Amino acid sequence: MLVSFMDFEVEYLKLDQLRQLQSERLIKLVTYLEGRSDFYKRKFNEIGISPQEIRSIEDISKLPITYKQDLRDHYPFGLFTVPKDELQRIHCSSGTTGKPTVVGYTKEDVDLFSEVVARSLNAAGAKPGMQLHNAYGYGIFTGGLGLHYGAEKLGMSVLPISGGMTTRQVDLIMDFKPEVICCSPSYALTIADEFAKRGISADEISLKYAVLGSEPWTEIIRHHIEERLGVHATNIYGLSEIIGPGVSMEDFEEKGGSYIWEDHFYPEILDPITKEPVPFGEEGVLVITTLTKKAMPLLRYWTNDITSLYYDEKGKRTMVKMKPLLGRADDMLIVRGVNVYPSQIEEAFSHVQGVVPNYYLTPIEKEQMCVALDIDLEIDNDFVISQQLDINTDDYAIFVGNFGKNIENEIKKRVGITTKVKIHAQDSLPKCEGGKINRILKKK
Ligand code: DLL
Repeated sequence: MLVSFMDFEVEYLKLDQLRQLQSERLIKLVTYLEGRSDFYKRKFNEIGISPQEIRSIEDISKLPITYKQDLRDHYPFGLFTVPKDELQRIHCSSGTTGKPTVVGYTKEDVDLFSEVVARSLNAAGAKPGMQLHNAYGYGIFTGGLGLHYGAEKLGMSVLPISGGMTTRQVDLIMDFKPEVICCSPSYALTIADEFAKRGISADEISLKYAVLGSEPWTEIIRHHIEERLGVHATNIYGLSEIIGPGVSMEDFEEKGGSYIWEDHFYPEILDPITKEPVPFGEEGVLVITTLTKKAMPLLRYWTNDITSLYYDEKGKRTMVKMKPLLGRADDMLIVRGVNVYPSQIEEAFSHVQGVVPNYYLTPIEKEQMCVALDIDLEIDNDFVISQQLDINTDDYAIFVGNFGKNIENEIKKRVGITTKVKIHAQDSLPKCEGGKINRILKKK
């Protein structure tokens, strides 16, 4: 069944009605878990709480926090709350270390997944009848199938092209003329580069909307993608443990923060050390409770992602918004005692004209302490040409040297750390070949 307007109406509920709905769902969930989950029954006993004590969503902080390690300790199916024959799908997280975390979906869960992705695509500007070029990876990763089912539910057609083979991606975009594309932001940059290489300008490309996520990205990347593909680029967030993509989504006419579909995914922000809720609006770790899932509901799942929440009074919907992720707590670098995320460096160098946001960071260590960062970064070819300098002259070398110094100063001013920037010609550093990019290289 396609999504009807009724499915979107919930996004406009008055706050007290939303709290009522969340409270009813949480009460039902806790009883469900008490009856079906050995894991949560044990956790409730350990902290001495009985489901009857949960009377509204306000009581959520009485409940135990769930960590990725809990999923690993019960690998593969130990946290499932339905028998195997009630499952319709299984996905895994894309983690590169240790065992993957496994997530099961009943038919109702797959429907829910499709609904929240359909709602996300709608917020991104997509409409029934449009065509989606789906360049997210298909497979155990939730991106490909998640966007696929959501788009079909919205009434779109889907080209399930998956990631990689960039020249073919561009051929098919030119031939099939889709209105919407989805992939990681770093892969959207690679696709934009291929269009530029062929001399195809934004107004010759059929795309109007790009739905991008699965890794942190900042305004400089948005700007590059929007300008070169001629699209509205919006941010889709999610994680496999919760459902996959479609936990939160930016509206294409608002941008800057993403609505959390909190009728299904209740968010809290906790202090990373004390694990207590921070005052509303402050930064911390995003923790999510799945209010309506059946096969593997999670209470207060510690996402390890750093963000903050706010209400957007000018926004169309009533639901809470989250700021773009600063990053995963795991990706935080400590440079001479200063905590820094790659996204902060990206934001800092975006203030220098002529930067192409294809970059890699290498921590430099002395006596097991990170003392500085090497940054490899590209310079815009057109910007170089506009300087009218001959590449083989000293003047050019001085220009590039100053350009690198400007970036180092900007990062020092904005982030407070020392960096050594090495400038490379545009298109000379490795690009994203599809999927998520890792911008942090091995320590030196
Ligand atoms: O990346 C699900 C997804 C697919 C989201 C397609 C968006 C689009 P995992 O592989 O389990 O699931 O990785 C989840 O990726 O905890 C974040 O750290 C990061 N992440 C996902 N979306 C964003 C985003 C998918 N929009 C982990 N911005 C999450 C920043 C993101 N980081």
